[in-house]
This record gives sequence, structure tokens and C-alpha cells, in this order.
Amino acid sequence: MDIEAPGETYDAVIVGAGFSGLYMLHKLRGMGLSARIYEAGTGVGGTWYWNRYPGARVDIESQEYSYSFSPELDEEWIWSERYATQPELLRYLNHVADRFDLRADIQLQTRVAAAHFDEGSNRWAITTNRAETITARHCIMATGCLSVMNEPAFPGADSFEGPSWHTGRWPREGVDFKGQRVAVIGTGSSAIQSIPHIAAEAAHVTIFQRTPNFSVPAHNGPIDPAVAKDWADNRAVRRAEARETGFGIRGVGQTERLAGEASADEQRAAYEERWAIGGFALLGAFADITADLSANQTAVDFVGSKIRSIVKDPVTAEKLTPRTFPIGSKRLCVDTGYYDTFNRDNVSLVDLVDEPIEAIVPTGVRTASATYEADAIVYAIGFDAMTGALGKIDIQGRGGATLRDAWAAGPRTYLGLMVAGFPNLFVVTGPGSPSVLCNMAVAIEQHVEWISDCIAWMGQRQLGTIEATDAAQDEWVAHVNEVAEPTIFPLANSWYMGANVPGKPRVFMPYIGGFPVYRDKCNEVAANGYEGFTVSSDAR
Ligand code: N01
Repeated sequence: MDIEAPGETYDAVIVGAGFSGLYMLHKLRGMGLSARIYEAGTGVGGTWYWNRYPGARVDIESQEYSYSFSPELDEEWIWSERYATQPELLRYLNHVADRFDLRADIQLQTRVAAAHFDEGSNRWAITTNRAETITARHCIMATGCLSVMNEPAFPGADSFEGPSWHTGRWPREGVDFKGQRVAVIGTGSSAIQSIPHIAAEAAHVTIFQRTPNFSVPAHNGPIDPAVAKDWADNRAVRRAEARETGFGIRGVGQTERLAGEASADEQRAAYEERWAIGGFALLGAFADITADLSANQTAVDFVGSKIRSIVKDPVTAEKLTPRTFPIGSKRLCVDTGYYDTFNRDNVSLVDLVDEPIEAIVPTGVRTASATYEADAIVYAIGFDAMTGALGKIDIQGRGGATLRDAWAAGPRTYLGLMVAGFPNLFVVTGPGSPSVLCNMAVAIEQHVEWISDCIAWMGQRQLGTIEATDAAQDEWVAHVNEVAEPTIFPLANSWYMGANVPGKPRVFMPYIGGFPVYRDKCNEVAANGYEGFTVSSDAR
């Protein structure tokens, strides 16, 4: 494709102004390069711009879920709660945009529709929904892992007479549920966080559950002053500790002990201790919970006993108890009062295993057994995760080959960073990298720094292109599968597997080998002159 009458031209175009895009822009500008972000929203913040549903908050402790690249930023920003709310996170990201003076290079309300690589000029032509075409040497997809909604494909959805919302596209002005009968479809993290808030306000909430989920208490509250002081005094050390853990999170507190080495009483005591800490700590109680099914079952049984102790109606408790997948094989939910909510008089649970949804009707939700009247519907049905955002853009690499075709049987990348046949196209936290199995803040910083180092290396050598070789990519994809295969992760119908979107290939997408192993591999590749990549000189 020849680029005719190109508009603006940059060293790099960045797609998305969330955690990844903001840091990427800051980094490239610091290298003296020209870069511009194109962002569909009316503001910066990515996930934290879109997901405004009631109760939305991070499930990793606030200090850990933040940038580490600027000690000054770290020192001046004081988090108010153990798990920051969506408004606080959005304020933080806006502060970052202002503090580093990023806004001049961010174009909002602009959706990137296409990105085509031009082999004549070794540049990307990026087309937006405003019919602009921008050219850039590098195209960096900072499009997020959970940014494209799983659309409600229920028959009759358009016939519903009341309002309906997807948790991932919540209205900025909020929703008043007072006096409303609300149907909530889905019981993932978004539902589990929002249901207690909706139930506190609405006349009645009917929850439609297809698969019960595991949830652990957040024990959220104001940040413990002792924790805040420790963090302030030892920030660099604590950050470094997090980067040496498999999931990039200190709070898991992984032990070396195996579940089988503990008696039943000791197991119970370990889980009780972790339950009292809250959050992901439960999964760190034994080293083999996510590796061994019998170890995993001990944690499954413990959470089941907790559900039965909280939920007063035994039939409801039974329906809420997960039995069909290992704990941790879907992202563990972290809640505030979720199970308790089922003790309220204005909350009822519909088990879709017994009575599947047949249709949305003008007055509510019809299942195989009954019609449940509702004034409003909340779709908490998740995302087309990890590949959804890239699939929405018409991305064409060498020879006009499309990314959609290249990934038809599931995503293929080298290190989750680049795709063979798509030179100078970088993906931040792409499939094949730890991404969603890691503290995203840690994963994003590592990727942004690797990408900027790579671009700097190319600049020093006056290289025109870099791209992954097929061989390196094949080997990496095989490795990603090989490390996932013996774990519990492929056993669930999770969004990690693409199983929540009808027709999506069933492939375990993130890299489960652990963040430190992955980072060391990326560093080694770079140190060896970008092993597994081919480059071309910049003859133009
Ligand atoms: O989405 P989900 P989410 N009919 O895919 C159900 C992050 N996050 O938005 O399990 C009926 O987890 C589906 O049922 P099933 C976090 O990483 C973080 O809640 O497929 N039901 C499931 O119950 C999280 O994992 C936070 O059988 C249908 C639910 O909808 C990720 O985002 C907060 C259905 C979807 O759950 C996604 O979470 C929120 C259908 N046709 C999100 N289709 C934090 O705490 C789907 N479902 C930081």
C-alpha cells in the first residue's frame, strides 16, 4: 500500500490513554521522540475511565497498583484506601497526565480504525474514525486487556422497555436505582463488586448466575498508617520485592509449604489467617494451590465452608458455592459484603443452570421457568479479553496480511510484545506475556521500558524495522502453552481461555511462567541484540 497524502507524522503513535499509553508517551517524549496518543474516550484513564459502575475498585493494594517510575510522583500521591476506588484511580491517572504535561499529545474522542504497514516507507498508516490518516515509524497498541465489552447477545435485548447498562460502559452521571427492580446478569468481579451497592439502593435485585464464582473479602478501609509508613520508608525495596514475586504482588505472601505437608487443622488455620488478611493472600497459603488439584481442593472446600457460614439460606448458599472449576483458575474476586448481600430481603438469585435465559422481554428477563420483571438491566457479562481491542482494529502487516487472520486460531506473539509479519508494531501487555496474571502496573512498566529501550536501540543503529521471526514466535507460543498445560488454569471456562465469548478460539492467552522469569527472558533477548527478531536498516 502506498501512503497518499499523509497527514501528521510521528516517530510513534500510541493507541489508548490508560496506564500503558500514558507512561509510553512520557517515556518516548523523554527520549526526544515525537509521539501522539489516540484515545476513544473523552478523558484519559482507560479501564478506570470506562468502568464506573458502583463499587468499582482495584483488587491489588493501592500502593502496589501504581507507577514506580517516578519517585517524586510516588511520594506526592497519598492513597486513601487499601483498595482504591475507581474515582480515586481516575484522579491519579489525570494527575499523571497533568504532572508530566502529557495532554498536548493526547487526542481524545478518536478511535483508531485501521493501522496498515507500508513496505515502501517502512511506516505505519493509522486511520481514525475522524477520517484522519497519521503516519508513524512505530505503532504501539496500549489498548488494554479488558477494554472491549462482551456484547449482550440475548434474543430480544433491544425489546427491553427500561434502561440497560454494561458495567464496562457505565454512564458518567451514574445511575439512580432507588425504587427500581434491577436484573443483574453475570457473577464475575464486576457483578460481585457492584451488587452490594445496587442492592443497598434498589427495591429489588435479581441476580442471574450462570457459574458461581470464588470471592474473598477485601477487608477494605482507610490505609493502615503503619502500612503507609512502611511503604513511605521502604518504597524502593517494597517495589523491588513485588517485582520478584510470580504475580508482581507482595500481598499474595506466597509460602514454600505444600498443602499436603499440613494437617487438616493446619490447613484450616492457614486459610483462616489468609481470609482475615483479605484479597489474594488466600492463594498464597500453600505453594501448590494453583499447580495441584488436590491442594486446590483444600482451598475450594475452605471457601465453600465460608459461603455456607455467611449465607443464611442453605439453598442459596449451595447455589453460590463454586464446584466446577479450581479456585484461582478464573481470576479470584475480591469483594466487600458480596455473600452477605444474599441475606437481604430484596435480593434473589436465579440459577441459570436450572433455568437458562431464553430471552430479554419488554418487561424483564425470561428464563426457561419464569419471567422476572425488571425496571433496569445491568449486564455484568465481561469482556472480549486480551485480543478484543486489537481485533476491532483493521491491522495489516507485510503483504497486507491481517492480524485477524494471523490470530484466527488464537493469538500468536513473540514475548507478548510483537507479532511476526507486523514490523514495528508493539503490543503493551499482549497475549503471551504475564499481563493479567501479574499486577498490571508492574507488567505495564516492564513492557513500556522494554519497548522504549528497543526503539532507542534501533535509533542508535539507524534501523528502519524490527520484527519477530516466525521461528522465535513459534517457540514462544509453544513455551507459553507448555507452562500453562500442567497448571489448573486451562481447566476453567475463563476469559483467560477466551471461553466467555462464543466462537472465540479456546487458547490460554497470558504467560503463567511468572513475572521474574518472563522479565529475565525479555532482558536476555535484548542483551543478545534482540535475539529472535530481524531488523532492516533505515535506507530512507
Ligand atoms: O467479567 P467476567 P467481569 N449468560 O468475565 C457471565 C477484571 N475486573 O467484568 O462464568 C449468562 O469475569 C459469566 O458467566 P460464566 C478482573 O480481571 C477487576 O466481572 O461465563 N451469564 C460471568 O459470571 C475480572 O476477572 C475488578 O458462566 C453470562 C460474568 O457474566 C475481569 O475484569 C473488577 C453470559 C462475566 O464475568 C472481568 O470481570 C471488575 C451469558 N450469555 C473486573 N455471558 C477488580 O476488582 C457472560 N456471563 C479490579
